[in-house]
Amino acid sequence: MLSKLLLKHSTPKARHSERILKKNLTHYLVEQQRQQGSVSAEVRLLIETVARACKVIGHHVSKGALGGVLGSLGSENIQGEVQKKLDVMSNEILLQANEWGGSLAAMASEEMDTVHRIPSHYPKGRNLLLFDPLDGSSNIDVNVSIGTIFSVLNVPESAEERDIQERDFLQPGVRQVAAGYAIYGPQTMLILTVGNGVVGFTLDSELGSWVLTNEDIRIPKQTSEFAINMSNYRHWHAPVRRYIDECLAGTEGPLAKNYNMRWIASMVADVHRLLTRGGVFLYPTDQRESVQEGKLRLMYEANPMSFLIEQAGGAAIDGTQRIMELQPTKLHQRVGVILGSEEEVQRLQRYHSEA
Ligand code: AHM
Ligand code: MG
Repeated sequence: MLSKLLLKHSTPKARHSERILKKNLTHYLVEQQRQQGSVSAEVRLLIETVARACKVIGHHVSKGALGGVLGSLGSENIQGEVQKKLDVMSNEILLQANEWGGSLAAMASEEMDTVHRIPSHYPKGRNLLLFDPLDGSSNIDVNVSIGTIFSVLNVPESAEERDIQERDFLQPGVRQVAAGYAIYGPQTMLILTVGNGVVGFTLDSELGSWVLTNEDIRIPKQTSEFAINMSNYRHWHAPVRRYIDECLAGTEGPLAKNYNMRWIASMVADVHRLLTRGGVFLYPTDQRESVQEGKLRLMYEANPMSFLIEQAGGAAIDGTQRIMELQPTKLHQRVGVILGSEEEVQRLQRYHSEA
């Protein structure tokens, strides 16, 4: 009623009030907490805090050269990758934002060697947070979309009475309580699952509010678009070559349709396109020594993205197995990733088992 009235008398002030009344992240989470019981008060607070930190990261990203945030630091992370200034800043922002709220026992990140326990002067919560603070690092300095990926796990019962260790994080993706990403692109968006479908929020930067704009994100089962770094063609294993060769053969090939290709080199941006219009994304293991086990990290890239993709009706495998069922053996474990529209992922799984 109120929003109808506001629309009728649509002055700028009224439109401003109408925007404030739109369903936002808090509203969505409170509803989930009440109706589904899938979100505890602790997890709600945690997601809101992560989202607030993402606003801050997005703000720094948008400043670019004006904020002096571009370029490298000269340091390397545990995986031997050169750290960009924004990688390290984003990591710090997430750590600081999430330390004091009482929902967490520890955090882990692509940019930290080992786990970060909540300092003892803050209350300890029942959750663990993992994140890739700024995914798509190679795109930071070229002004292409990048993002923050996160995953939430419960503290295992066995660790409730003691300090958190790395092994407490080593839980398969099916145990995730929530997962999502923020994308810093033409719009800043937050895509989230708490295990009850996938929703998207767009940041209204004037109000500072995450407005619910995408209510039930679904991936079409079929697609005619693939995403892979084609420059690695010569390194791929036979099943991946077979699939991509068939895509490239178009209507004259066994798949009997023409395929389009996209590769942004920010997983967040590639997955966002998949969630918007379907497609299949591949960063498979290949014959290079450095990519033998894959390039992307299981715990804070592949698992949260797989949770989102599955919740949107898609599928995610490492080649032969469902990613979310893999038992992690180390925090920074890498994994082959094939995810997206269900029928294409199933086809790739079949090609892998036939091989
Ligand atoms: P990052 O977390 O260090 O940015 O690395 C992960 C990124 C993914 O976002 C993207 O899919 C992939 O690396 C791109 O790799 P490549 O440059 O080999 O195409
Ligand atoms: Mg990454």
